[in-house]
Amino acid sequence: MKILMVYPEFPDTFWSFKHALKFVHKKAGAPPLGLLTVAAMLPAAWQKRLVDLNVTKLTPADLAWADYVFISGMTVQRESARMVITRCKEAGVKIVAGGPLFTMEHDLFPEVDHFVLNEAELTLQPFLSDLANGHAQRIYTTTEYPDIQNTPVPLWRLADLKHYESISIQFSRGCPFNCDFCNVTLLLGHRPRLKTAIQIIAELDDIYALGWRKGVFFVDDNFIGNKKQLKTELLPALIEWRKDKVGMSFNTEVSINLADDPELLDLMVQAGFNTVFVGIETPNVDSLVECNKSQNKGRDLVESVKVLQRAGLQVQGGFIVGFDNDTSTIFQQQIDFIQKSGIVTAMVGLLQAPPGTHLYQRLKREGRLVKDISGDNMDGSTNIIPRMGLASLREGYRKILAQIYSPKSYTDRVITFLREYQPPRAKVHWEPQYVLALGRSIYRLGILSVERVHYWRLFFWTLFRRPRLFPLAITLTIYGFHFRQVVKLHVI
Ligand code: B12
Repeated sequence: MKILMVYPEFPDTFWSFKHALKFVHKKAGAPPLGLLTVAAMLPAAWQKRLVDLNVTKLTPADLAWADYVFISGMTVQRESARMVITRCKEAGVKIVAGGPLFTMEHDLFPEVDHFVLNEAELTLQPFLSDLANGHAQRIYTTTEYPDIQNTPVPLWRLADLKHYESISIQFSRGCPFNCDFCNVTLLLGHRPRLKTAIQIIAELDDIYALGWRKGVFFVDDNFIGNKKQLKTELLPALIEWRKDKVGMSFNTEVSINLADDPELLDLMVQAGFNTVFVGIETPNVDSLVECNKSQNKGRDLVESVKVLQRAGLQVQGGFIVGFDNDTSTIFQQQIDFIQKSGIVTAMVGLLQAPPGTHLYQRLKREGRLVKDISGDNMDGSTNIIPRMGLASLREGYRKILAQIYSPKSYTDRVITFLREYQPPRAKVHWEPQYVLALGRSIYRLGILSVERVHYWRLFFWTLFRRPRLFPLAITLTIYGFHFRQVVKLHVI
């Protein structure tokens, strides 16, 4: 059997990093972990290939080769997924679809032959058995959550790693919290399910053996969902593993209560984590109560962010406007908070209600849902009727993004962050691409750009005040360029 795994293209969004990746001559952020994991669950004797449309094209020869196309994706990849499906139909190749897009919207894809939905650890085997017996069904689904200690090591070798800037691995699924707008617990449950430290070390060994030395993204919904296991098993194992390695910095997603646990924080930094994404959402306490974000309440959020930065973690943050408790002052409040916190990568979105969430159910009862969500929470769209009125919300949203991603505010924020940040000592891995990226940044942002004054302001500030952080400052300048392009494209 010949299986072609196809990953649809991401549009030009905040997280695509398309404009930044050009500086390091990379084509995409990370290879598609879902498809590579599914590939490892297929019979070893089957032939498998990956076509990630973010790094290459799907050719007629690819389709002619395949017996089946296995397609994955998120809602934001819907349009590209539709094109792939049309081409498969034209070429007469059967399609098996899975992953978040299809798990949530399979009824919108009548052309797909088989849906293997939810987590493949439970739904793939029944499909494969039925296929072998000649009576494969159209839909395989489950309401259970599998034990991921049986999940195999993903087949990273199918991906052409030279095109990517990062690589994803997964330690846990699920989140213990209950934020009313989030669909993670719906998709993956409340009780964090964990892999063993042995599994993770085997995965890292595999990646390292492939020659990978750059960043590794632990794509957990909340990496600190089970602190005890982290402290006693995984983090000590990672610290040991790292001793004879170069490069391989880690980043992940955590809740803000990491700031309350100095021991855990210290172990994470020792283990090689240097960046965390945190759902901050809002400085408005009434809105935190409204959305049931209990872990963010009763604390000085700016101070909690600084605790993480001082310990050696760059903090990226998610922010939301449009809660019922938000008034016209929220926009300036968010701007002030973001600038003060030194959260350089600030993902600000309008409140959206993903189907099935508590928020969705409440707004449905109140007759305040309007359409489907776009899948990109930074395109200025929403599926809800906000209490403050859509026009005021959009106007305020535009104001936030225009302000925080203006070259001046952005550079000020990077400096605020670099003042606070205490980077851990790590064995640095240098790539020629990084030196070339510096050259490209000087040319594009320091010479050609009308905003060059801010480029040189940060360049010299860092060289004189925090020289060790110079490479990070250049990276963040390049990110800023990307964010400005995306904000201009979608919002302003
Ligand atoms: C890592 C990640 C990212 C990375 C992606 C990097 C990459 N290229 O892989 C980044 C940071 C870029 C990202 C961005 C976004 N993300 Co994201 N992301 C995740 C996260 C945390 C992990 C994904 C992952 O790798 N999981 C591990 C693998 C093993 O799981 P999996 O892909 O689900 O695959 C399993 C099954 O789904 C199934 N499966 C998957 N594909 C297939 C295919 C077949 C054929 C079969 C049989 C089975 C199958 O089998 C696998 C094993 O069980 C998930 C949450 C989560 N825990 O899944 C959110 C998630 C996927 N993201 C989500 C969203 C909304 C976004 C953004 C839109 C956010 C935003 N604000 O803009 C952006 C969009 C991306 C963009 N470029 O514009 C949503 C998607 C919801 C949806 N319906 O689409 C999720 C589910 C989070 C959530 N709260 O709901 N994201």
